[in-house]
Amino acid sequence: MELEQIETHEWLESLDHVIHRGGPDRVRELLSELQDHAHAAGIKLPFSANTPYINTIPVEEQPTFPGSREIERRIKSIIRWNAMAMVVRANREEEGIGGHISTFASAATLYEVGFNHFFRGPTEDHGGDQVYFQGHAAPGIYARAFLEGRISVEQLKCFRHEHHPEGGLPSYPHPWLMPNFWQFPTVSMGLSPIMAIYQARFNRYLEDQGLKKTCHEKVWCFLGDGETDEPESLGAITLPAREKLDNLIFVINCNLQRLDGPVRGNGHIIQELETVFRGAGWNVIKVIWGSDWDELLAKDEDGVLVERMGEVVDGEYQNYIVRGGTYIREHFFGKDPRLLKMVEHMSDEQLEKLRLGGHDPEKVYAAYKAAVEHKGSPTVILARTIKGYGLGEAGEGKNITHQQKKLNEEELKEFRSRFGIPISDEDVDTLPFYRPDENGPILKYLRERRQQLSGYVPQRMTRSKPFPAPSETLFEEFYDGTDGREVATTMAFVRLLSKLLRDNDIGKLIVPIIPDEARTFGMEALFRQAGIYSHIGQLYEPVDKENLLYYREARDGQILEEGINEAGAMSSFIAAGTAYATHGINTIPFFVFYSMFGFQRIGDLIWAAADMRTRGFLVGGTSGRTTLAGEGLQHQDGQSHLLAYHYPTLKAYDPAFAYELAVIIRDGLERMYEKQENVFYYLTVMNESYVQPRMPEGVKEGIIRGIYRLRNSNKGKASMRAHLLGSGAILNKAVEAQGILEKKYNVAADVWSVTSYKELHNDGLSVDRWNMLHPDSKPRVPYLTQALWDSRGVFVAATDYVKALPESVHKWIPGRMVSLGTDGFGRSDGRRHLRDLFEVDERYIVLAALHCLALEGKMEPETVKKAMIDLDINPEKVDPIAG
Ligand SMILES: Cc1ncc(C[n+]2csc(CCOP(=O)(O)OP(=O)(O)O)c2C)c(N)n1
Ligand SMILES: [Mg+2]
Repeated sequence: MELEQIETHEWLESLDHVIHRGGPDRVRELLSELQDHAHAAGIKLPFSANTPYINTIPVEEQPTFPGSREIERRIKSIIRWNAMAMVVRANREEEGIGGHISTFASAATLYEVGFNHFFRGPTEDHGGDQVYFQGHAAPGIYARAFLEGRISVEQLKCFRHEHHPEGGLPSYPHPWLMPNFWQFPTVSMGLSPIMAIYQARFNRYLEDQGLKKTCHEKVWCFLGDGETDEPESLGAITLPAREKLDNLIFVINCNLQRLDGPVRGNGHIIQELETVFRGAGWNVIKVIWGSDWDELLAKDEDGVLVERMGEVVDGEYQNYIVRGGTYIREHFFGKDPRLLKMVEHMSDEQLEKLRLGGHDPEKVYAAYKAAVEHKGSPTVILARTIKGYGLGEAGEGKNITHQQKKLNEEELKEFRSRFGIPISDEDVDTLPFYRPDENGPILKYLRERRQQLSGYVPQRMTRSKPFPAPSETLFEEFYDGTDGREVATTMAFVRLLSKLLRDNDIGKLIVPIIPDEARTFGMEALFRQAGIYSHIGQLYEPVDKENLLYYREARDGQILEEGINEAGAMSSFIAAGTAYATHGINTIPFFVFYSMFGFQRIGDLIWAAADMRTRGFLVGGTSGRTTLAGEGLQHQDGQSHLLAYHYPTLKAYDPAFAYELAVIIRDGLERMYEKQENVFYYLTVMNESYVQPRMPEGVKEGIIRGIYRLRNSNKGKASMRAHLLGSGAILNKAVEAQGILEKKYNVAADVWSVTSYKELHNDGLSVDRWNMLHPDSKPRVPYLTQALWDSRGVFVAATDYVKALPESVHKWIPGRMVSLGTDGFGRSDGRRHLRDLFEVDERYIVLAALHCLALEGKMEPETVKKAMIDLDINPEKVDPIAG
């Protein structure tokens, strides 16, 4: 035993010697050699990515704090008060309106150090930093903007009462609602970290494409420790490490609590996150203990304090905040007489006030400085704070603190006194907002700091200039049709994309994004033409190098090939689709994905995209429940177009023909980039090959607005009339049904192409609304009704999506209608059988038309029954919605 001790001592002494003589690099080298040596001798070493539970930056390496601690503390205190007052007032005005006090209370120092020393505002030559604020901290960000003079007291008074006539403030960061202020919607937890990662990568992409110098811009993402449980928060963290994105900084506010209680009561969230991020290759900076602890740590020669710090679990740390100094002495330091001795000169009150790292501006400053200067990998700062800091009895560190929205008079007084807000006892309960003297030192300092950092943050500006959509000539070949050749709309789309990429004016701005599906959609030709983006180029010779379409990675490659990662690809889409505002560059993203894995998988990100006023094209490939054959129920998409209804700024189209697609894309480019409309597009393309016809005359408006007549009936004079509405690949079935109806049943049938039920639906709704609000005016007529105005007869609408789509426009159809659609689970089978199963083929379109005619009294039920035999339709077959 004694021998072992001597041996250990000798080894440590040698190491000290190396530290002294060789420095850290030599120590690392030596330890690594030792490790390899032990490994070679068959010794298994336990893996640990953790460092001790102390600050990463030792006190000796801490830079001097450059600002005025006192003034910054005053600013922060005032912001704390106003942020709290905003929430309490809102809830007094309306019980239950909500809002959060405790999140910002814990994060105030983390933000204020950023605002006073780091976050750069946008200027002509510097795009500014992109800061993702934690959504629940919004009151604090508003409170600062109030001091900056950017938000009025009336607005503060109407926090969470946005629709008040005097104008208020939204609960959380929403660019849709405050387009000159918020840049990033962050409140659906987990989205901001993944969006920030791809934003940082997109910034690098812009630079590599020669579109903008972005190397001085940092992406800061603030998130909660509870938020890291969202798969999106950690799911993409290997990418920025792999791509060495040192422009990215995560700040995780580790207050150890989430909404209901502790994040890891029985464990250590900071240590867990350290492992995860270090394992992924990030630079991890832990900011756990404030300066008050430095002296104690300096005394900790045998490491007993550090050991104690590391063994206490988070749930117990929470007790120290709630139960106070006596408890801390007894339960934390009381574990070991050496620890007790260390603090014997301190009172219980002093123990209680020992500050944590995330509340200490000097520690936070040191971490941020190290982060912005760090090269070669992204940085995460794990900052230990107290949830509800400053709320005292009202909720500091308590499990209820997240929900605390009210403070009584005593609690308000305590808060006021703790932060030294000059509001009298008489006034405190009226919760006045406090704003110091306009020309006094506090506001002067605050303004000067922001000037130094070149302007206010957050700030959203649209600096891009409109540019004209490409001329019609680029699209003409698609208007002409394929002259008898069978081509799928996907192929037509790829050809169009490839032409756009080659266009002299906008080619450079096109950003094709794809999650490992390029070959599925026949897009591999673009590998060669546009190249796959890789900051470091291609370090290997691709196996298919001799192939014309080889897998070509290049620094100026334009395609973002994101791997099997729809959420990441969508985040790239958002970054590219908002670059017109974030960077003043009109990049045009085309994100092509398996349509089934779009809306239902990443719908929340698409919602965030809409909130952010994103522009661009989402393209759902292999779409249509019966058009994608063989793949079965987890691939066959019959609902994305219905899901697309809910996104207010999204235009959704289900084109059947190449010319429709071309007209829609050209219109989209014109709207989004020439007219600068804040819309984006969802287009479905299919893999069924058929002849692409020439565009009929005069149909462009109909294509864009949602419906046009494709084919007139040949039977002008027939007494029985039907109108067949088809979309996507099913439109061809309507055309076939037209022939059968005319030939066999003497029914005159017109065929209509419905390119967008959503457009028709929205138009119908807005016309109805207008009519309701203008009872004495001449009623307006929805576009759908106008289009079908002189169409007598019955209507059959057939789609490869759920029946809810045609049903959604039913009331504007001037006659009896039956909807055919693909409600139910898909199957692994070919198109013919799938269309039989879902009852959307030409036979069922015929049957539906005859059925309607019989209901109208124009045909005998017997005739319909006989037709069913002719059409080989079994009335007792399985109902696809149930089977
Ligand atoms: C996707 C999602 N799920 C749930 C919520 C509701 N929610 C809001 S805040 C919160 C707890 C936040 O805890 P943490 O991330 O630790 O942040 P803190 O407030 O502690 O800083 C929850 C569950 C949400 N906003 N988003
Ligand atoms: Mg938390």
